[in-house]
Amino acid sequence: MSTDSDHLPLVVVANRLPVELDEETGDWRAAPGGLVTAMESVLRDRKALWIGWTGEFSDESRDIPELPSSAGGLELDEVPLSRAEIEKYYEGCSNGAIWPLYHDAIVPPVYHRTQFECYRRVNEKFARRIAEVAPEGAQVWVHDYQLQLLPKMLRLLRPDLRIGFFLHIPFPPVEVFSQLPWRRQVLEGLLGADLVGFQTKEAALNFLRLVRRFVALRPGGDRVVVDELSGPRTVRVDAFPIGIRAKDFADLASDPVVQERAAQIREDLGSPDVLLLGIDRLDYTKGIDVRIRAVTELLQDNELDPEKTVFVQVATPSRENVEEYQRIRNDVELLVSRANGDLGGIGTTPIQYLHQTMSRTELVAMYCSADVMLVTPLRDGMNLVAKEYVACRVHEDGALVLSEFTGAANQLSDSWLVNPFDIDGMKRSITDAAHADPEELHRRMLALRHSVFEDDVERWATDFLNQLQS
Ligand code: ADQ
Repeated sequence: MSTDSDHLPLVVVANRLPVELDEETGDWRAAPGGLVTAMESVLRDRKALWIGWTGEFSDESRDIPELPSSAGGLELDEVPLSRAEIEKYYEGCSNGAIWPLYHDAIVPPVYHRTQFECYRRVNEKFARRIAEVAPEGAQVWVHDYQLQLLPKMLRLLRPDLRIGFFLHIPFPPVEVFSQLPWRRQVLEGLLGADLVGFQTKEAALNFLRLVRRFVALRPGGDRVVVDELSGPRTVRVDAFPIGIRAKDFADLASDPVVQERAAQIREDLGSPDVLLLGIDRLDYTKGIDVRIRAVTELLQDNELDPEKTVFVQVATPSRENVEEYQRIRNDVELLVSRANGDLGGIGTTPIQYLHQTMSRTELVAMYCSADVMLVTPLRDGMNLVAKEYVACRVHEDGALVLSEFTGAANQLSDSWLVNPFDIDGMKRSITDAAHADPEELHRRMLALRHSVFEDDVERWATDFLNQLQS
């Protein structure tokens, strides 16, 4: 699919570059993160430069090869960051303050002025680097909550650029956002972009309300007019729900080798009647603990037969240097071992917990093997796992239990929608989903698949870049 802006050079800016150092070979390799995969289709057909951090601390002299200037047809450019900068800007301000605040302050955000000062300095470092290397008139697409001050800084340095910003995580309502000590700087930083994109309409509306409240500007519809020395400039604010490469998932799921592996997984789990599955980054926003509690109670009360039900929870290690992440890991592990201690027997483990990252093929085989997918975040910008499960259900069966508090819930309303704070309601939906008849499963899955294939990632990227240009 081509965009109106094919001819323009594109600069993608994100905290991380899409490469990492391979500890075994000591060389750089592609890092298949979500964002690269998402951007692949738009990057494939045009000249693009990606700017970000390598993952290696600039002040620690390891013997590492020089960063390649390109990877997979994509030019790479590094913003070097020291260990202290990562601790304050990334782990501190981004993940200790902004991340929890934007997820409804589920855990209390911790605000440190020195960390914010570092966040500002790192954003400035990114802005300077982009200003140096971006081609004249390029489109610059800035990603996510680590770089919210960047658009304004970059505009001052390079007014010729078309700047777009996309936030992958939720944007909270006025009552929550207001506690941010640097609220005005963040809002003004974002208004430096020509286009500010969010996952949902609600998030976009929250932003517009906050601009009215704290920047004393009067948004009209989805536009904000900002007065600048060079004259008034219009900022567009809109929702661009991110999708997945649905066809790639479906193709992989249709591969007989993957189907065989899916059957093998069920067999290895003792051929249960009901296989429940959760797959998440190990993050306190994902509601892994409430989900384990709900399933444990269902097994305890025999609403799901503990001898014929298995729940597999896969959790990818994440942000292990941040204290709250160590806590959630401990909580989850305690809940799992308690449940298995109470409910298991010799050779039966009703809750299987895997703290590991999986290959794409194994992940797809897991999706294919599961009867009920549990996606129950307390708050989530979108949630791609829900969409991946749906894309992999090539036989148009299987049930999705999905939290109302995900961006995905807006599009996937034919799932079993649940409020993860209401454990009884959640238990009812899980049993309904597990016991639903094949016709109902088929009807719902058809509708879900339609949505996931229609609003795929290509559409997301194309819509964003076309709007940025228009
Ligand atoms: P995340 O919070 O990381 O993303 P999500 O959207 O669910 O959450 O994406 C997770 C990705 O990691 C999925 O593609 C999934 O396949 C993969 N994954 C999870 N566990 C894995 C495992 N054990 N092994 C291998 N892969 C695993 C942020 C926001 C989301 C938003 C995305 C994209 O928090 O709300 O949907 O960005 O915008």
